[in-house]
Amino acid sequence: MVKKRKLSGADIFFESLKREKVEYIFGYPGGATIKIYEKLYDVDYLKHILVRHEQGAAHAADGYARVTGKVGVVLVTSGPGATNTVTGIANAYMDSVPIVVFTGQVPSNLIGNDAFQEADIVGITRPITKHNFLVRDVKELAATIKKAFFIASTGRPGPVLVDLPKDVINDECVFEYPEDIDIRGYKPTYKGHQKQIKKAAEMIRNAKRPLLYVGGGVVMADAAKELTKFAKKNNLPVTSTLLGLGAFPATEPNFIGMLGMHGTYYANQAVNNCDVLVALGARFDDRVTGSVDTFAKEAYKIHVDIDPTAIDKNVMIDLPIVGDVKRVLSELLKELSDKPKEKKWWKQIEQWKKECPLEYKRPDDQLRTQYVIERISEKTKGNAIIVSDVGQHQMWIAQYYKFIKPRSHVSSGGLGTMGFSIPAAVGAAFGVKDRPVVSINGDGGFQMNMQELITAVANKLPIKFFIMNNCFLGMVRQWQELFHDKKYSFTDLCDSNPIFTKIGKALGIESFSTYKPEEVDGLLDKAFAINDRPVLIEFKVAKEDLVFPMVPAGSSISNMIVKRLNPKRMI
Ligand SMILES: Cc1ncc(C[n+]2csc(CCOP(=O)(O)OP(=O)(O)O)c2C)c(N)n1
Repeated sequence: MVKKRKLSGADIFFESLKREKVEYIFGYPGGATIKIYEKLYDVDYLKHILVRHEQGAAHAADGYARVTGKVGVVLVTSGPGATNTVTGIANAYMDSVPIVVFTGQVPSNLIGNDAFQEADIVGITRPITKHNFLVRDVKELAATIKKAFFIASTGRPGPVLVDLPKDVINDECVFEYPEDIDIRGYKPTYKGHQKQIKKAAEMIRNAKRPLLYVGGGVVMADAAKELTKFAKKNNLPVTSTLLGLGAFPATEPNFIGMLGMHGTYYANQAVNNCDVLVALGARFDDRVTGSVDTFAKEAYKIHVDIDPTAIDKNVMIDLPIVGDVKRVLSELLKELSDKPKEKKWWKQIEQWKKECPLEYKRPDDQLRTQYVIERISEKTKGNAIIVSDVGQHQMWIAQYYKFIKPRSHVSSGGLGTMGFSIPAAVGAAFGVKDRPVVSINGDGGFQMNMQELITAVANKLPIKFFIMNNCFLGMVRQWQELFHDKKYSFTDLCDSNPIFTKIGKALGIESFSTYKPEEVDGLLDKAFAINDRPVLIEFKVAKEDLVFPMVPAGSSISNMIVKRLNPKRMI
């Protein structure tokens, strides 16, 4: 009998990633992972991308996963390397993004001793991972990696962390990668209950004021095609959450925009008045529902979700269907594909649209973010991957960029992480090479992870980095103006902002700046013509603009503020 050769933990690590078809690792080396990096030196079947901060690695893996549908992979060292990924892991957890984070750990015999660069990362990340592992024996390593990828990418996706003590990486054993995986107690349900699906079809057929409420789950499940067919064949209005944008083309007449805190007036009115609400891969987040007591009060509520714990979590559901939204929509389509247009309902929606359309004034003298977004939308025709940061500009992207394809909108929805866009755009640019990647930032958030511009330069990524510089932490300033007595406490960045174009130039990025509306088109054309390196544009926009409509936090969505109370201040 031929004796099988033993491999080190570090070799097993790479052999396992090879079998998972990993293309990229976003990482940063250190003492605890030095052996893995030693092996990496000779590995040619995957590429390691050196970020400049481990938070950037986690967001890059997240951005890569969102645009490709594949699992994003992170590799960092123990202690500070591991703790630096925490925000990125929490971000991926809140938005159900599949990433696997490998962390180095001190040798097993030192765990618990406050050893140099020791952090209990398994304990720290327990509430923000779908699952996490501390590998105790090299013999468990391959099976643990297999499980990690399986758990991250199946059911409701999410981040999984694998902690690798230094001795496990050095130890040897015979390598065998398991073909199949069976995890007790983890069996996601993909097929929806047939009776429930039939009942749902019946309810939608009889509805006089139906509404589809689409969440990020539809994008993650690659169910956009099925959704589009179902909505169009049955003449159903579609509203979307922030993360659902792109699941249904914004250019279709059925689309009535985003719902919730900064949703359109007409989408929120439709929610308030519908008689059957069908939530698809959505989780009734508080930014969507406002006060749950008054949310869609009159509606019979159907909820399709792969995660049974999402059902009845925030809002009581009349008809739950636990299953993969892609499969459930295909089944629903078989049951119902010819519902005539509910003319009275559509007329009402059109009326609301006329009463309060999504609009802003276009003054000649001041640049407004809404205008810049509209021009980006017009120029890219929905073909770009838009990676947003967090704040007012994020909401204007949701309102004014016309997303027509899924996996085109990358945004930190659940956690609302400033500093997300630059690294997430780096990951997205590795994932998708034939479409422009646009990173849109506020001046505040831009400064939170701008070290990753260096990663973009080092890898010649043709990302368009745009800064909407309003000299304020705009979204917080908006709340201060509307609800906190105009006390602009620590939100004014006017005197302390750096010169953004100088930062860009110092890093080797061609950088431009403008405050003139008439220069926007020319600069965008210039940026979109560059395909072999990053480019940066600072748009100096109006300082005290406000995002409308707005439902005050926790309020009923019928209490929407649709415009400035003092119209003279409308810029
Ligand atoms: C890491 C982090 N810290 C703080 C916040 C709170 N916060 C939400 S929006 C916002 C202001 C963002 O300002 P800016 O990046 O300039 O974008 P703008 O709102 O002006 O478009 C802040 C501070 C956050 N979301 N994330």
